[in-house]
Amino acid sequence: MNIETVSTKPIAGQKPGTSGLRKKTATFLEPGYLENYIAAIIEGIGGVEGATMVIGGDGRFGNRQAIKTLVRMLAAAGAKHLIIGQNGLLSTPAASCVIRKRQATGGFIFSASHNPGGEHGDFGLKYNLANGGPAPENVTSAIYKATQTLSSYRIAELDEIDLSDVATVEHDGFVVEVIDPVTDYAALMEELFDFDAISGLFDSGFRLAYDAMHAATGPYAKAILEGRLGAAVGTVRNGEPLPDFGGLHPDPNPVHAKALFDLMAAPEAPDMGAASDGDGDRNLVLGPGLPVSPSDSIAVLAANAHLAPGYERGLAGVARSMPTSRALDRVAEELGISLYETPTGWKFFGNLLDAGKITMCGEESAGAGSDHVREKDGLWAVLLWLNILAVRRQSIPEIVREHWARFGRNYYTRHDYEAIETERAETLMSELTARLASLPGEKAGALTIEGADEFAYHDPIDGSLAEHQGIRILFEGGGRAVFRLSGTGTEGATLRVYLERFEPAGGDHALEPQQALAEIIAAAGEVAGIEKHTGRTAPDVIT
Ligand code: VG1
Ligand code: CO
Repeated sequence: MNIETVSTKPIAGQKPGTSGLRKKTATFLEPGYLENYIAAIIEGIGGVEGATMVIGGDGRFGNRQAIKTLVRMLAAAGAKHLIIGQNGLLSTPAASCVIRKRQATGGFIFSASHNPGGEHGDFGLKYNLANGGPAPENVTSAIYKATQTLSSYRIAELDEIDLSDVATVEHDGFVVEVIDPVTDYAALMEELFDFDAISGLFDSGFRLAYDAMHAATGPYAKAILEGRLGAAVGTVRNGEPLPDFGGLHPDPNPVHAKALFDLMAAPEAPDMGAASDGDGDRNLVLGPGLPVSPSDSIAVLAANAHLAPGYERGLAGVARSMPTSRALDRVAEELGISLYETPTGWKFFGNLLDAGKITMCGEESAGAGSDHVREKDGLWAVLLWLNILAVRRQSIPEIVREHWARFGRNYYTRHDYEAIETERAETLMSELTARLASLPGEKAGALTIEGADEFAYHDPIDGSLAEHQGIRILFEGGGRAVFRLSGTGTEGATLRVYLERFEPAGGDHALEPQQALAEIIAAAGEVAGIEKHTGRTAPDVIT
């Protein structure tokens, strides 16, 4: 094998965020940019000599080209076996599944997830470890450190790598195996869920609209929902993965999945609506006339998981990210199991899952998952919902309302202020942080502040500390506002404001969330000076 050593210089800003490195596509595809970052990963993980690596992506613009560069660099670094999804495609949860099943050393996933794609959109790369989960902070720090000292990288000359056929080809000293991206994942889903019961549900006339948003889950959803479970052909919409996601923005929220929200609000709505994001790890579930808040969805799934064969034995414990609503806490309390509160980002669940402390976990940002893989899993959540519906034979709104009647309702919303000037966003956060100690007792709008702090997480398994993970303001009466800056954006800063209020069992659960949270929204705006700092009078996205 002919290996070339190319001299290079560190590139500023190659710092992995909440979930890998994300940049504008044009930046990522500049000569040397990707090469530098791959070289830093290889160095940060201590080399790949003899390694087996899983490789895939969400199919966005640049995916194939990037995979070819990666293969040449892994070959040069001495990797022995590369397992690649056909056409370069692997959803994030499927990559996690394959890494675990094949006992690989790790995996590379080319995705900017819920960010827009295409030539003018975003591109990204994340590295996962042998447990199938996102690299934790100590590894991402080592990678970042390596980006700052790089002086050369090595790349092999290879024959053209064909990603379009499922085949195993031996190259000079290493093996490239192109696999069907769906097979292993579908088999795992079949182990966890009662496919006969779900087929029976579809046979009874149950109608589902699943929006794959022209991203990674299309082939999975078609094979599993329409192929194995007998859902009507056409159940999966926008099912073909496209490099620019058909011009859509693959973030399943009321703004970017508007067509699905409109369909589910219409009188002729099907029984269930669902969508996932670019790389297939997020899920959104909607009932006719009632979108399910992701925080509620996790709580309902935890309360009913025992109805699916994979979770019949019950849950060891559960976890949620700090800004996620506390609906899950009430379920944990009633089930008598532990509840862990982690920082935002799936990488913080890995240790708890590996140690068997938790079986399920989730985030308010439409992420839910379990110990079956080490990533959040969009289609898994949809299948668990379907399994529960197949057993309970009630509608989604009935199940959700019964849940509130039993556990109380955590009214919840998130307000995003996107692409604000980084400096202004940082000033908002630093001014608020400086005032934390003096806030308790102060008035904010109609409310009185009871407590305020900055969230830090001590990992109970490895003892590591993650600081500056968001500001929490607690109001008298139990309301809460959380502030943090996004770690996945590629333009300016995004301020996320998470708002929550609990209405106990027996209370009024029929309010519209924005109305139920009006006082907390106003108080949060006042305490942080959102309008003063950002110049914005309203959020760009409300979920
Ligand atoms: C966002 C979400 C977070 C999620 C992350 C990755 O991060 O808030 O909950 O884990 O995206 O999701 P941030 O830092 O922008 O708030 V995905 O589906 O884009 O990999
Ligand atoms: Co995603």
